[in-house]
Amino acid sequence: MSQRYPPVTIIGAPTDIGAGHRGARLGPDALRIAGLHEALVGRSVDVIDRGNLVGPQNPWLDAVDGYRHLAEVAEWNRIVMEAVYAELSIGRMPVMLGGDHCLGLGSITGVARHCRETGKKLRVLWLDAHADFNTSQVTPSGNIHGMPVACLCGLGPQPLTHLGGDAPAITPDVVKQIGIRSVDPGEKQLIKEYGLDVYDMRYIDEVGMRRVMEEALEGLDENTHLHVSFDVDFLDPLIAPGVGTTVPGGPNYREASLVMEMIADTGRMASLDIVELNPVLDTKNATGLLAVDLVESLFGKSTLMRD
Ligand code: NNH
Ligand code: MN
Ligand code: MN
Ligand code: MN
Repeated sequence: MSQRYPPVTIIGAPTDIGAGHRGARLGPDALRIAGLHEALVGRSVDVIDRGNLVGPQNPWLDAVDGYRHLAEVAEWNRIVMEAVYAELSIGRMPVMLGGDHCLGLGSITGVARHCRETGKKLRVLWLDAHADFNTSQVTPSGNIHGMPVACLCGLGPQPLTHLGGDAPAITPDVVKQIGIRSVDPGEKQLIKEYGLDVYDMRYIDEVGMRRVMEEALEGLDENTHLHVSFDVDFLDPLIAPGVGTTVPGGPNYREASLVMEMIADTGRMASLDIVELNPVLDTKNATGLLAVDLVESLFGKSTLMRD
């Protein structure tokens, strides 16, 4: 077994409770069928798949006071938080399969609790087309998958900001967002106010992905817990059509591979979310297969011939 990676636990969270399209609830099984477990075993990682968590159904209702399905979102995130925290507590690396990205709230709240208890520094890489920093006042949709980063930073409704007891779970400086190219107007104001580090597509085009990753990963040390929250819509929709909210102009296959390989090089990744895969909108699971390929890169598969 690989010495480089801790044992991994796959946790399925089959819900689209926070999204504007239904289908992300099928994401965990699409990733399994695309060979996630086998791919990790192929990287010499010790893997357990605990199957899918069980939570409330998606009632598919309109927004109330700027939130769709707030109670159900809170419940799903409590369930995910406990599952992620439990795996970290026994020395395993949780790989949470969404499900939509509202679940990043529960996952990272669980991670933050583990880091507090073990005295680790936390760094979160948020790979996404969207900043997910909306609030009920500025959201264009009421969909809570557009709000988890704000909630983590203490900005949002009490049941979401206080998931882990204390609020906020994190401070904005721990988050580095990469691939951003769709931000709502009010959301942009909040991002500036809170001083979030956003490596948007314009910056990636100007300086290149290598430098972006060097900046986003700067300052990691042996005491850092690196959490990667991979929203599959981070990828260019030409290669990753199977998501609910495609935005053109995302990273291509080579850029995305470099992101994953540079993360792997740090040896610091200790938890991972793979979210927003919507097999209903995909082409023969191509996006699921691509996500699995990129996860292999996160676990050390490299195109490098110089090592
Ligand atoms: N910003 C939009 C909203 O809040 C879209 C969010 N969609 C996402 N986020 N997939 O990652 O409704
Ligand atoms: Mn640990
Ligand atoms: Mn997202
Ligand atoms: Mn997104």
